[in-house]
Amino acid sequence: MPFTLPELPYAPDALQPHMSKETFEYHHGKHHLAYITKANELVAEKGLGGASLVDLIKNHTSPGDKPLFNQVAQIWNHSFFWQCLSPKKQAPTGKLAEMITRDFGSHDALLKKLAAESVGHFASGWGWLVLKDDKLAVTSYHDADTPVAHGVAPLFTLDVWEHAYYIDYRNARPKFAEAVLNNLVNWEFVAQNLDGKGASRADQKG
Ligand code: MN3
Repeated sequence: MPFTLPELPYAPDALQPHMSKETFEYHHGKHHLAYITKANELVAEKGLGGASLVDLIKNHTSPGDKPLFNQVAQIWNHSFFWQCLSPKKQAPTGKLAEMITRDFGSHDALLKKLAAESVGHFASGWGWLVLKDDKLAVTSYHDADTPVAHGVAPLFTLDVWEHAYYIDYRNARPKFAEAVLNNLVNWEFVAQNLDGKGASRADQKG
């Protein structure tokens, strides 16, 4: 079965005013869908049907595999990103809250670091909170690149491609990052991913 566009885990107007329905119509309905259409074409051409996104990402990291890597990594990144957001304002609790204090000093310090990394990321890419050697770490990856390709456990991501914020914030990436990080983070999902199985939560079989 070809890859399909995963449904949003909330209504497309549920994250307003921080992320508009129109943004979802383009970002989910057109950009995410375009990666799926293109990936399905490449998978069919290469006879790779039946493989999962995560398998394709891990097995197509060499320079010659870039066209397929970019499409499947972007399908996975976006499928993960939607789950990182919630209409319900949340704060980290329990073990996650303890780890945030241990590794960053405070929740606020983590948000500042995530914002700085995401806003400072040059050109297109993704800001990330990951789990590495049992410690939380903030990083970013360029274009379609993803922690899944590097054996790093994903916890949270922020899409900082221009298409993620241009409708609602025009060129103001800092305002977009601040609005998402302060209002929309699904900390319950982030905490779930401490089990190291975050990659599987945005995976699907082609
Ligand atoms: Mn995007």
